[in-house]
Amino acid sequence: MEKKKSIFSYYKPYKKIFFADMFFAIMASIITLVIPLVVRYITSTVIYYETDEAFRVILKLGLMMTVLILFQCYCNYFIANYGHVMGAKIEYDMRAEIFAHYQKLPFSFYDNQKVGQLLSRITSDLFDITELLHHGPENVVISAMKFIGAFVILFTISPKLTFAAFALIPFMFLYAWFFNRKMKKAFARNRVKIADINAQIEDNLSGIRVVKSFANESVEEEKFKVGNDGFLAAKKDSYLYMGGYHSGLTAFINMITVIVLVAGGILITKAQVSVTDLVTFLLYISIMTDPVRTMIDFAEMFQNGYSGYERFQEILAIEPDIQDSQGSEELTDVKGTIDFENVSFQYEENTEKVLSHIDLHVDAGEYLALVGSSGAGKTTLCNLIPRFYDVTGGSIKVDGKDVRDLTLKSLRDHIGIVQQDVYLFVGTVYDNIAYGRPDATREEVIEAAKNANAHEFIMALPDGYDTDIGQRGVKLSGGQKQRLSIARVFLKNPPILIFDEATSALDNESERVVQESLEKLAKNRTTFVIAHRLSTIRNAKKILVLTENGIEEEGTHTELMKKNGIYAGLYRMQFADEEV
Ligand code: DUT
Ligand code: MG
Repeated sequence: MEKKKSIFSYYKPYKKIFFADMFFAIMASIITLVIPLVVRYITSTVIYYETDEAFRVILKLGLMMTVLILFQCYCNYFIANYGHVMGAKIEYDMRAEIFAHYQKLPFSFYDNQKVGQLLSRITSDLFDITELLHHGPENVVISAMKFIGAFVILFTISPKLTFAAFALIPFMFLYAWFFNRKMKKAFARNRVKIADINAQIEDNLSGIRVVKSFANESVEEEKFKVGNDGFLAAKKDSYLYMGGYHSGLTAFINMITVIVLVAGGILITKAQVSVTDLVTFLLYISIMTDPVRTMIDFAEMFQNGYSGYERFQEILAIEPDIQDSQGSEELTDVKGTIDFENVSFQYEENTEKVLSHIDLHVDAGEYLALVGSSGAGKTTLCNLIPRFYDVTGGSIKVDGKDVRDLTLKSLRDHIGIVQQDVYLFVGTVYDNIAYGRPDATREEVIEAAKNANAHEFIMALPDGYDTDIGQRGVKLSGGQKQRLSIARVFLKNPPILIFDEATSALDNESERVVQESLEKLAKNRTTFVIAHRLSTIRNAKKILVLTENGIEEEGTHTELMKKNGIYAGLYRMQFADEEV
């Protein structure tokens, strides 16, 4: 387990700005408390001076208050500007930290996660956290200063009237607490609903081509309506409590004013307080009720921020189970022999083993084909070589070295993978090929494209290599995308290759072109080919037939046909299909 980082540790780099923020928050609340006292001084004392004298003093006090207010203005400006910037910087640090962590987490983590949820960790959770980190301490300090300050000042003026003024505060607090909790829960439901809606929209938009091909737009709208209705109901609920919360609090404040006026009036008739005292009390009402609202808000902010922080920590606490082991060495001068020694594998504990007791030796430069029924574990077997998953039993060796004793980077740097679905990043054709080796020169990129039979079609694009292919490369055909992904691997130039159904999604015509570039790429490299169309692997030096029981047959096409076993059966079945 990684040790949990305290939430306070994120303030560390910004200690100075944090304390400055606190200082200005204290200053601003002191000024808020002082202004009514000046007013009181004028109404109780200064107005009884001689006219000229009073005039001078009032002007002086006016000037002093102006200065105070200007200073308070700066305080508020500092809090709003630099305080927020500090929050944003902390958010920046946390975002960088979680993004870097996402990069390290293995396939097994992503198998069980939704991208949308991982995204919201980075966006909304982090926002909640930094709101708390930035506003939390400042709110507590300001509220405490104002509340206690107002109480002490008013108490020295008139204890009786102070009790009258504060009598409703506990009830106001309870009321606010109750409604706020209800409101908070309703808002939490809102969030769940909106997250559902977002997930649904994302799912729909990613699959929009399927939707259209089944002409299922109205089905999708119906499905969407359920989520959208749920969201509306949740929102109505939250506004119910929000309405009660805000209107109730305002009523409380007004009631406090009434009580102060009534109690003050009675005390004036008994000559226990003066009119000036009453005015002073009225001026403090908003100052002493503000903290109630702020503290209730703070409670909510704290809940959101803290649970966001816990989710954030939860992710960071997940140790990538596939990482460089201690003393792992660099894989260099790779020949490309691969050995599976008694390899077993299961995706999760307590599930069936996908592979068990696989033994396999592949010579450097060998061209090896894997065939077998769907779900037999061909992809799984290949994913174990670059350690996308770790074996659960036995070991896999590259050039005689256990892959777990090699650094991940050097291992993966020497393995090239071409899959059925190609992911192209946002950017140009050039960027996407250069992804295979970011430091390659333009000549090398073009050379790779030529090798992959991609140069011609690239040159026919509007801006050639600098054509922006848009997200997911929608403007390219499947075969073209596949050739870009092959060019990527040509550029990477790895000694070990894995083709996982690289041509399965293509029609015969583009399959031939892609197949040609794949074969060119495979020359002198250890190559694993998984293919559904057996005709494409007829020339393989060795064909393995993988079934639920492990490797059942092994040999060349001719040998396996002669054996008249599973392979021969599969082959005849396909051949019959293709004949039709
Ligand atoms: N499996 C999982 N989790 C995964 C991937 C696969 O449990 O993340 C299971 C499904 C299947 C078995 O492992 O029963 C083997 O899957 P694999 O994808 O390796 O099968 P394949 O031989 O590549 O099948 P196909 O020809 O359909 O690609
Ligand atoms: Mg597969």
